[in-house]
Amino acid sequence: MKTYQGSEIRNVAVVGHAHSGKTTLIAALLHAAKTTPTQGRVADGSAVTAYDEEEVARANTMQNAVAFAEWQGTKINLVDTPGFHMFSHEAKAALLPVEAAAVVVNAQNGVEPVTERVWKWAEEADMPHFVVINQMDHPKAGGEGGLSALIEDLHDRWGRLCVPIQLPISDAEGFHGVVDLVTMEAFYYTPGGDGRGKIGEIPANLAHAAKEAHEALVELVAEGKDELMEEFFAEGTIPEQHLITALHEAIREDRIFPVLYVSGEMNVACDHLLDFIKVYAPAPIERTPMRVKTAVLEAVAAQAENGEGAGASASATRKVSDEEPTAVFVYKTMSDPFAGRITFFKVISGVVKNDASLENYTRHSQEKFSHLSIMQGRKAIDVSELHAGDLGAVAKLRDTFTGDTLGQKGAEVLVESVPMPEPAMTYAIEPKSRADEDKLAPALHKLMEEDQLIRFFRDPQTNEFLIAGAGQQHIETIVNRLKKRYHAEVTLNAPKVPYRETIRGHADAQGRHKKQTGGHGQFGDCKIRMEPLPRGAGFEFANEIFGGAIPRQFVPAVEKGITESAMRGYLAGYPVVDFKVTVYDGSYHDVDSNEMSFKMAGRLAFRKCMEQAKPCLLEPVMKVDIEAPDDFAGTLMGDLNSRRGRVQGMETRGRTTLIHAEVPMAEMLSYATQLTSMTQGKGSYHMEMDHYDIVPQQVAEKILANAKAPVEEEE
Ligand SMILES: Nc1nc2c(ncn2[C@@H]2O[C@H](COP(=O)(O)OP(=O)(O)OP(=O)(O)O)[C@@H](O)[C@H]2O)c(=O)[nH]1
Ligand SMILES: [Mg+2]
Repeated sequence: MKTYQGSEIRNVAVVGHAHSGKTTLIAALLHAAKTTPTQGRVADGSAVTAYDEEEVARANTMQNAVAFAEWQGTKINLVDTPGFHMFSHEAKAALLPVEAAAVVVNAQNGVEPVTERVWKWAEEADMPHFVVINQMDHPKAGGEGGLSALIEDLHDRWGRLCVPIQLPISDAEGFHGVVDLVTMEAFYYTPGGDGRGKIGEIPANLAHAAKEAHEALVELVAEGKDELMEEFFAEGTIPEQHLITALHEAIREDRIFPVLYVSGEMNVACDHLLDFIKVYAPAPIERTPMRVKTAVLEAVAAQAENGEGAGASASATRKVSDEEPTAVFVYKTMSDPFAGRITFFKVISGVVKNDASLENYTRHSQEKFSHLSIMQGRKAIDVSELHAGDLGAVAKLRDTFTGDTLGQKGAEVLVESVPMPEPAMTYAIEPKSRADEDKLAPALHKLMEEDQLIRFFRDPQTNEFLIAGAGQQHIETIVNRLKKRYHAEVTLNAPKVPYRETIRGHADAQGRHKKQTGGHGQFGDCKIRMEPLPRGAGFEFANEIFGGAIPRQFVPAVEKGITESAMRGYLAGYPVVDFKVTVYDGSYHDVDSNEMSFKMAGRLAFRKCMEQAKPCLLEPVMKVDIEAPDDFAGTLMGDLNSRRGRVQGMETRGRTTLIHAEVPMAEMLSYATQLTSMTQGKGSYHMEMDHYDIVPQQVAEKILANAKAPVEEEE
């Protein structure tokens, strides 16, 4: 395996809506580069980046996967990402280790909801991006209005700087080539062939359109660049090499977003896409230095926040260069039942050698990088070293997880990872047997290492196991993985709403625990005040005991008694949150007082306070984005109303309506199927946990009536 320098590497995330053909396109690119002897297919599991059995079964990418093509002296690393809305947070995470995003658009459907979403993420990340219109072989490419309507739609959404740099060659033979509008050459392909194009003349019927489009492109590239503008006016055109350099810069600086055409399935124009990536996508070392944090800077910023310094910020930068100290960032973890944990990382700076010892800056542990490798789908290929900017992998690290930064001692930096959304759905799961129960927790923890959206915990009310994830399909996938990979079988029960409890009023109470049962007695006594805190604040505890009314060593026991009781809930067994307790008085007994007694006193005081403090239920409220053809807007709005939804905004895009709303989770548990039936399958939605809100009285009454009576405290 050749060693690649940072200037010879391109990292591209392939993003876009579900079934736009990302995984197929990567298989086509690999075949065009002769990395695979035949073209991999999603359907039979032979596509390099679709190796997971669940993904093959569902024909859906669910997690990021990596492959690379060696193309004319460059190594092109490709990150395949899920397009299904429920897993699209993976695509966001994939933008971290790359320098460009290929936004794949299905030629028949045009821009779809996830296309919009990934575009926005690329913009937010200042990530150079370009559009790849795929499935051009389809007779209905371009949809109803044809390709020009599709391009117009791109202009409407993203501006005229989203500009074709090719013309597709489509005729009676179907889609079989493209015209490169920069070099003004035509490339011809045999559909279903090896993906290698032959250079030829521009077809006569496209000559005029190509000339016009070329001139428009030249003008666009020259815009804002004085020396190019002058050259353009003096000569009437710009020499090809100047144009290429200027376009490369414009892409890197997020000024131009080129549009290209391919057919992944038929492998048409894929080698030309490799050319494009090599020539126009930025090399890692060209990117602006990575924003990082350092421990020292963080401390300074914390001081500044406390008014101890002025204007300090916790951000620093690290240049992507071999000359800088070695540092790597972990962007993915795969947990393979046979190979163990595989850690995927990007070399931010320096050179990583095989057998290197690196410090995990995040966890302050030491790790050895034995068997340094690069990944081709699930296959690891050994390498001796990796240069700044490259993507690599290493197996069997002991204590390293997604989001960690590692590097050489004494040069500590931290890369900020992408925040993950909160789970949108929670189910109760039941192990089928005792043996399954024993396997469950360790297996789930392995799965949680590779999927940061999974949560696993016990219901404090019923003691059931709960599992939370992005939605029904996500959770079903987890259950299948538990079974297939770890032989742990569970039954999935009805979805659960993770309610919470809180207080609306103030309270003041005494908790006095006294027991005399022969020998030593028990005595603990505390007085506490309780007050509500803002939503999301959790729990606060303050100690205002003066003069030793409660000996100092027992105060934590009072707090513990309160937090334990709060976890069990008061109204219906849901954890009590967003409140503050101040312990201000109490008494003790020289012999009979101990920790246990003060814990009991704390619990009693808590429960008495809850009686007075106007307790109420809180429910999770989701942020929901719905997209459907205009005709359904009325139905959808009415339906949201009946779900206690609050519409925050509505937009129309062409003939599509977008509705943004906030809806209680309890009303959204089976929305997926209901939306399908309301919109004849034409609607889609995405939801994320947003905040907790007080449950309206009438609704709360029903929930309380169905809930188990809370566990009574014994005196
Ligand atoms: N006709 C045609 N079909 C294609 C093309 N590319 C992909 N397909 C088909 O479209 C379907 C989806 O392709 P995938 O490559 O799995 O799509 P994806 O974008 O990876 O989908 P997700 O992983 O779910 O986001 C498959 O049945 C492919 O065979 C293409 O260029 N032309
Ligand atoms: Mg895919």
